[in-house]
Amino acid sequence: MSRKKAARGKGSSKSPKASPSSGRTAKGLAAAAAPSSGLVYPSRQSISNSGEFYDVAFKVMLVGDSGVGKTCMLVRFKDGAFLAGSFISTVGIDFRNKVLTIDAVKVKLQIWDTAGQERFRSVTHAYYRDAHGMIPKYVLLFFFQQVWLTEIHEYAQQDVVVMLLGNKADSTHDRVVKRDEGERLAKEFGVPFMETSAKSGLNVELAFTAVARELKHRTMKEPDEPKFQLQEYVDKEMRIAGCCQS
Ligand SMILES: Nc1nc2c(ncn2[C@@H]2O[C@H](COP(=O)(O)OP(=O)(O)OP(=O)(O)O)[C@@H](O)[C@H]2O)c(=O)[nH]1
Ligand SMILES: [Mg+2]
Repeated sequence: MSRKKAARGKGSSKSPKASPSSGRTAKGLAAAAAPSSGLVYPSRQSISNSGEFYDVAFKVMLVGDSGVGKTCMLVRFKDGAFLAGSFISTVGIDFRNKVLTIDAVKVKLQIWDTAGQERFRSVTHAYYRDAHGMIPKYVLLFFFQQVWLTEIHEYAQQDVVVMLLGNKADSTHDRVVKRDEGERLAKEFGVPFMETSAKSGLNVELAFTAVARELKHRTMKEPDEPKFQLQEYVDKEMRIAGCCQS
């Protein structure tokens, strides 16, 4: 398998022209080309400026209502930090890259952090169809807006990997949505589910790693290899970590 180094600061010909943490406006994004379909192959120039090697790359989108913690989750995953203090709502769309090593394969995730506010909805829809993975999030303090799962079915590719997350699991006193309600909803839509906390870091790494594993498995699996069971994998990992008790 060939490995090439990601070019520094250069935009991919297959990707939208936003730069990481660019904070660009909806107007600018609407003018930018929406992503085309397909994998981000390492043989092409990458938008990553980390200079890391990778074998295969995927686009993953974080979607959900404003304030559920999409940006905080991405920052936690990428930088290991929590954005406490005043809430700065995302404008339009933004992305960060992270390379994970899965079974000795370097998997680059290009993670798109979307704006939850209604006024940006049409901008983010343009990005759905190019995503390999979608992570709809809700917050355990309010009931989930099923509209996100419905939108994914409507706008994303049919074989997109979807994983439902219930965030702010650390806010135990204010919790409104019980774990089994999240599980029931996920079952109804046939997607895996887990609870997370961007604040404490609970299950953040696991959520992204699980999606990356599924995507890598789909791309590189041998013909006789069994299907990767995403929900089984996260349940097992949570049991091992002892972190799935309410
Ligand atoms: N307690 C707790 N607070 C969190 C958690 N994740 C995010 N927050 C807080 O929730 C608020 C919103 O977080 P963001 O990550 O900016 O929300 P968002 O989903 O990106 O919102 P938009 O950009 O408007 O779509 C911030 O004040 C965060 O500090 C979490 O896991 N636990
Ligand atoms: Mg945000």
